[in-house]
Order: sequence, then C-alpha cells, then structure tokens
Amino acid sequence: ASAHIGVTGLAVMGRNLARNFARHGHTVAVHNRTAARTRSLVEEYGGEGTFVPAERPEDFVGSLERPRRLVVMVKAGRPTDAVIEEFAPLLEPGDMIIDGGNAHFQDTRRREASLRERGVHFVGTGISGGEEGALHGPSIMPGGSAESYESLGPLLEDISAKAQDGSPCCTHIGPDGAGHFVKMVHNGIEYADMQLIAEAYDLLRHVAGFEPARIAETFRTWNTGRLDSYLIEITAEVLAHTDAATGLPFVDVVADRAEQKGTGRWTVQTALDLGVPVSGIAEAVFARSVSGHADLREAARTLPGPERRPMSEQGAEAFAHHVEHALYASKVVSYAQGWNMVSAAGEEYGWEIDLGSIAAIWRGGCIIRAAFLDRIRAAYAADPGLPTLLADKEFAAEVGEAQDAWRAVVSTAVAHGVPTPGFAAALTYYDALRAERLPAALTQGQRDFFGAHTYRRTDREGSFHTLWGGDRTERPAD
Ligand code: NBP
Repeated sequence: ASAHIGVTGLAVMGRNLARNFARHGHTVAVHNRTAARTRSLVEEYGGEGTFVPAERPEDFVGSLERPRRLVVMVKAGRPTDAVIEEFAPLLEPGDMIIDGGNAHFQDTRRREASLRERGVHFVGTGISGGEEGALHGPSIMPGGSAESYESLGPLLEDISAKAQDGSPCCTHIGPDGAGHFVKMVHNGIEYADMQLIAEAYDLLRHVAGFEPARIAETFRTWNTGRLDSYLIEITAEVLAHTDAATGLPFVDVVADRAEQKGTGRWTVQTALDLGVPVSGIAEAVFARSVSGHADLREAARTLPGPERRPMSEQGAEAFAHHVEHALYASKVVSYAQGWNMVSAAGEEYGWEIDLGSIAAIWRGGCIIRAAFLDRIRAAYAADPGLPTLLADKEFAAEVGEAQDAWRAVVSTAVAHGVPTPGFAAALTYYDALRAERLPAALTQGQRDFFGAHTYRRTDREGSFHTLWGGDRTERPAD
C-alpha cells in the first residue's frame, strides 16, 4: 500500500484531479468503473507523476496507505450511492471517502451519518473551477469531521488554487454537509453575478445604444477597478468575439435561452426553507427560466412597450457610468444575501462556519473569483459578528454613494422597457432593509382579519387579536 490518495471516477473532473495530485508529487491510485478510462489516463499522462492503476475495487483500496483517502468523482446522485455501497465494505474505521461531486448537501448529511456508524469519515467536498480548475487548482470546500481534515487538508491545500497572498483556496468549512452547502451557495451567487452582468450588457446595448465591441471595451475598463473579476474579464472576451460563419458579433448569433444544471434552483429552494431572502439569486434563476419559455415569449411578442428614444453620446457615456455603480451596488447586495444564507444554515445545522474564510477561499480557483472577495474577507476579519455585509462601514459607504445612480438606472430601465430583475430586486431589498416602517404591519392586520392569525404591537409585549366580525375590540391572544 503506497498511494497517498485514490481517485475513482475518471471522467473530466476525476482525471484532472488525479493528475493535479500526481503533479504535486503524490502517488495516486486510480480507478474507474469502465477500465478503459483508467488505462487511457495512465497511457496519456503517466509521465506527469506516479499513478497506481487498478481494475478491481479490492486492488484499488488495497493500494492506498492508511488511513485511506478515497476521492469519488462520479456523477452526482445514484451513482455516488452506488460507489459508496461498493467501496464502504472494503474500508476500515478511520478511512475517508471524499465525495467531490456536486451533491445536494442533504444527501451528504445522510451519507455522512450512515458512514459515521461504520467509523468511516465521509467528506462531502465542494470543488469549484470546472475542468481547468481541477487540473490547475480549484477552490475546495471540504465538509466532514475536523479529524478527517487533519489528514486530508494538507493534500487538498496542496492541489488547490492559491490566492494572491499565497494562501490556499481550501479550508475546512464545517461538519457533514457544510462543504456541499457552501458550494451550492457559491453557485447561486455565480448565477446572481452573471445575471447582473447580463443586465448591465443589455442596458448598455439597448438603452445607451452601444455595440458589443464597445461594451467589451467598457467591461475591460470596469475590470481595472472595483469590479475586477474573472466573470467581468470573460464577459469582455465573449462580447469582443466575432462569429466566423456570419461575421456578426458572436453574442448576436447565440440563441437567447439560458440553460441551467440545477444548483441555482437548489440554492433558492433551500433559502426558502431557511427563510432567508436571496432575491438576487432567485431572480437570476427565474430570468434563465423566462428565457427558456419560447412559447410564452412568442405569445407575448406583440404586447406593447414604451417608445425608446436614442440617447445622446454624452448621455450614453453618463448612463454607462451609472450602470457601473448599479452593477456594483447590486453585486454587494447579492453577495450579502448569499452570506446571510450561509450564516443561517450554520445556525440551523450547528456548523459554526467562519464566514470570512469562505470569501478567502473563493479568491482563486472558482468562477466568482474576484478582487472584491478579499474585501469581504477583510470585513469579516474586522467584525466576525457582522449581521450583514451591508452593515460593514466600507460597503455601506460605497452602496450609499452608488444609490442615486442605481435608482436612475433602474428607473431608466423601466422607462425603456428593458428588464432588469436583478438590479431592481437588489435595490428593493436595500430599500426594504433600510425602511423605518414596512407595510408588513398591514399584512399582519389582514391576516388577523381573515384568519385570526394575531399580531404583535409596537407599544406592548404579547400577541393580540381584534374581533373584526364583532365589536372590533382587541383581546390578548394568549
Ligand atoms: P460525470 O458527471 O459525467 O460522471 C461520469 C463518471 O461517473 C464516470 O467516471 C462514470 O464511469 C461514473 N459513473 C456513473 Br455515470 N455511474 C456510475 C456507477 N453507477 N458506478 C460507478 N461509476 C459511475 O463526470 P464529471 O463531469 O467528471 O463530473 C464528476 C463530478 O464532478 C460530478 O458530480 C459533477 O457534478 C462534479 N463537478 C463537475 C464539474 C464540471 O465542470 N464538469 C465541476 C465541478 C464538479 P464510467 O466511465 O464507467 O461511465
């Protein structure tokens, strides 16, 4: 038994992770249900390091040093359960199964509990960064026991991306499903961020009247400032690209129906269960969904919209500047909502998640990597008990400064009939949080009227009910 770690499931992700371990000098046992994949990995990349291929599960497990570290990189869902059932009987107490697939965190909680009974550590691990990240350094979010991280952490930190200050983009997130939960929220935030960028593009195109190439330049400029991020960078690349077949801007020949694999939806479903508003993520999921409803869009195509008046060059420049503010402020809100969700889940499941460390490990290797994340890390470092990112002095000042432009952009979008669900939802959330009084008081009155659901008062403790159907006197409800 000589391998430091084993990887089973050698499709794109597993193969690249195995190569990453090998390139870092670790001896890697490799296995795949279909043995041809194992053979081709060793044939093509055997020179990159030391691989120990095995066709039979017993040989694969037998080649691992103890405690065994076995990474599972198969399709999420049933295949993961099938692989666990296949390997768990071959393992001993203290061994670790690391599930690097995109599992739902509730599945991870279930699997962890069941393997814990056998003394086997189940480490549900979020891995972000796709195929390239797996090979060159992903952001890694391991859950599971603290004990398993002691043995596993150094290997994972070794192959992870490194932030600009050199620290690894990998940390122990918390017990059982915490790692997969945080990965899910990462993906939700990614949806929100992409939607906001798409709205900014749409406004620059259809309100400011810029062509894609000019918008690409605008994004390049933004990428030198506070919006500096991987997503803004690739947006400029996509917008600058010309379709070879037609000579048209690439963005104009792509069908405008956004697809999704489901992690954004999971995030929103889970947020609903936790009672945490994540309107930025929800609007992003819905926006993709609306785009995909060809039938509804076709039926609505002739509905009237406002007349659009072209902007002057000067007006368009000023508007573009406002859009940058609106994008930034909306982004702060969306990230704040994502962090609120992690915080709420931490309390619900007793995970004790270090909120600043999440920002720290997303600074490299993942899709939402950005200079901005270092500021979030710093905000939580300055005040670990921060109730929301919007309460951080610096973020609050920036968003406050952006608000006039933000409001102007949202109202201009409405006037021009350009949909901006992300910008508008973020601004609405901001206004709701800062409101002195919300109309929720009226909602409570209505609920008490039709359903005797009771209400609380601003001036006295306790619950009350008004006899709406009678003399309308008030009674204490309990
Ligand atoms: P896939 O998700 O396409 O899964 C293919 C692998 O699963 C193959 O090795 C296949 O073996 C194995 N497999 C299946 Br399917 N059913 C199995 C079973 N019943 N027993 C044993 N093995 C089985 O691979 P991927 O795209 O590399 O992704 C792997 C995991 O990583 C997934 O959970 C994915 O969600 C996650 N992930 C992917 C990305 C990405 O960018 N692709 C990023 C981050 C995370 P075979 O060769 O014998 O068919």
